[in-house]
Amino acid sequence: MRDEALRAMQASIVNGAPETAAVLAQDALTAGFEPLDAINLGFVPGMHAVGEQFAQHTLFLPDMMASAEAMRAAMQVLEPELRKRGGERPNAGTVVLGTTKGDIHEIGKTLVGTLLTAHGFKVHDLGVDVASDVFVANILKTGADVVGISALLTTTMRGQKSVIEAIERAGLRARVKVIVGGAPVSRRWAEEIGADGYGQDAASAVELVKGLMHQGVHAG
Ligand code: B12
Repeated sequence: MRDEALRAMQASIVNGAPETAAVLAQDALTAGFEPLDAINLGFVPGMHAVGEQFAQHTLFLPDMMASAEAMRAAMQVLEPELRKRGGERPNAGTVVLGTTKGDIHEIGKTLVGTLLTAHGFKVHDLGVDVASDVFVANILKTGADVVGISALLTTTMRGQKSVIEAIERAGLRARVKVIVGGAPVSRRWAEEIGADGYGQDAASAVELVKGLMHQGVHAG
């Protein structure tokens, strides 16, 4: 039953069917699924399948866009529930989040933001296609403890390095922790560009930020 539901969620993404995806997301909540399980075990595998098929040229850009719409429809149902699970908490820290310049992938970055919010962080989501100086201006404006930079393309991954360089030039590097993520990003890349951490999914991003906040407090 559970496997069947997960398979249907995956299929709704692969088929690019927003209405079905929204209904399945609602059904999953009614059936007692944790929203993050529905996302990670049901809908995200659909996105991965779409990515693979796109790479193999068995599916094309309009299909990938339809799948993204379906994913968004499912997230619209699940995100408020995810946030609710967090309840009201004191501010655990301030995070500025965005996708690098030239990159319009938003689904994963938004999920990271939602989960951080659910865990008590104040998240300033700058959206997609964000220039380095906009990251810097918002770190200054919000007094962010952590900045999270997302990139989904091998080309725009380099933008993560540019953001770190801009933060250094602005003299803010000692004041803010930098974390990076996105499908092509790895721990090794994070180390190479001098980031403070890498998270492979939204749940590990939360653990990462918690750990960095803890370090920050102890480092004074
Ligand atoms: C959906 C999608 C799109 C949608 C995006 C819609 C939207 N509103 O976001 C559309 C159709 C617009 C699109 C466009 C393109 N795409 Co696209 N896309 C995808 C796809 C299928 C899924 C991405 C996704 O949403 N995944 C689901 C989420 C939940 O996962 P995620 O993004 O990885 O995020 C998680 C983690 O990475 C992590 N994370 C993410 N960000 C951060 C940040 C921090 C700080 C941390 C700690 C963690 C973290 O946590 C997230 C949650 O678990 C991927 C395939 C893939 N496997 O990734 C291709 C993919 C990324 N796209 C690809 C390509 C090539 C393109 C285009 C260039 C296609 C084209 N010819 O035009 C354009 C580029 C547009 C641009 N300028 O950005 C390639 C990239 C190849 C490469 N190596 O560079 C991929 C890998 C497909 C493929 N296999 O070829 N795409």
